[in-house]
Amino acid sequence: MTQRPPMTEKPSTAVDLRSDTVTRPTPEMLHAMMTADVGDDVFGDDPTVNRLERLSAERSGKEAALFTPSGTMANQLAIRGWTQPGDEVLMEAGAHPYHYETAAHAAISGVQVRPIEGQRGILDVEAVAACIRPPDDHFAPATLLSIENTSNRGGGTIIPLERLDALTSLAQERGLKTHLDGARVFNASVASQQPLDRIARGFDSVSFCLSKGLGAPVGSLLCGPADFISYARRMRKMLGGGMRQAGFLAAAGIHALEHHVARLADDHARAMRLYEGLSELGAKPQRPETNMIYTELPNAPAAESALAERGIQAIAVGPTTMRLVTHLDVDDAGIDATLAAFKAVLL
Ligand code: TLP
Repeated sequence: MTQRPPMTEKPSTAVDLRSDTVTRPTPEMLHAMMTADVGDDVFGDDPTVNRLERLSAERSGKEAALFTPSGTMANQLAIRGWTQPGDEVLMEAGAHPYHYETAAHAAISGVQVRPIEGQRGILDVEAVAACIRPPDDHFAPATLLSIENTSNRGGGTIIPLERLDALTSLAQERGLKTHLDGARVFNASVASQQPLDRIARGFDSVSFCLSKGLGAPVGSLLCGPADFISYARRMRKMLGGGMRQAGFLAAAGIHALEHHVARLADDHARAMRLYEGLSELGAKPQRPETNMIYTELPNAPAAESALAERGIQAIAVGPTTMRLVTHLDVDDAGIDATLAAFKAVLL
C-alpha cells in the first residue's frame, strides 16, 4: 500500500504568499478535528457546529450565527437577507462582493451594486451620503451599506472605529441596513486592540472567515439577529450549503478562534519586515497595517514568474502591482527567503 504523506506536510513551494487562505491545519487543529463530536447539521444536531455558532454570536455581540462554507456565501446571504430584488447595495469600489464574487448579488438577490471610490478601501462619509438618493420611481432604492474591514484591495487597511461608527450612523438615519464583511476582521481587531463586538457594534450583520489568517481549512460565520440568521439558514440550504457532519470543520474553527487570534500580531510584524526589506531594495510597497503588502514593480507578472522559479509564490494583481500576504505558515526564515529572492529579481 502506498504511504500518503501526512496532511500537514508543506507543499514543495518554500514560501507561499499568494493569500492567507493557503494554510494547512496545524497538528493541534487536526487533532481537534479528528476528535470532534459530530451530528447532522442539517437536522441541527451537530454539537460542534452549534458550539461554534454560539461562540461566534457571543464574540460578535449578535443574537445568532450561521456556519457557511465560504466568506462569499456569508456575504451573499447577508445581501439576500437585507435586500429585495431591484434594490441597490452601496460598497467601496474595491470591495470583494463587487470585484470577486462573480456578480452573485445580481444572480442570487437581483440587486445592483453602487461602487463608491474610497481611499485605500476606506469610504468617506459624505461620499456615501451623496450616493443615497431620495425616493423616486426612477431610482433603485439603496437599502444596504456593506463595509469591508480590513480592506483587501485597500491593502489590508483597518477602517478606524470613528469612521465605522459615522458610516453606520448615517446608514441608520437614512434607513439602510449595514453589513460588515469581516473576512479579516480579526486582523483589524488584533492590530487596533478592539474586540470584535466593538468593531461590529453599529452593524446589523457581520461575517468573518476562519479560513484566512485564522488558519482553518474551511468556513466562515455570518452573525446577526435571530430572524435574519434563520432566513439565511434557509437560503444556505437553497444554495446547497447545508453541510452534514460539519462538526469536523467547526472544530477547526473553534480551535482557530481559541488559539490563532492573538498570534495574528506575528503576521503583522512579518509583513512590516517584508515592507522594510522591499523598501530597501527600491520597490515601492504600501506600508502595511496588517498582514498584506501591495507593492509596485515595473513588471509584476514577470516578477511573479521569476520569484516562483526561486520558490516564492505571490500574485501579480495588476501589470505593476503585486500582493504578498503573511500568515500562519510563513515564518521568519520565509521572510528572509522572500527578500533574498526579491533581491535577485530586482537588482
Ligand atoms: N479573498 C480572497 C480572494 O477571493 C481575492 C483572497 O485571497 O484575499 N471578503 C474578503 C474581504 C475577501 O478577501 C474574501 C476572499 C472573501 C470575502 C471571500 O472569502 P471566500 O474565499 O471564503 O469565499
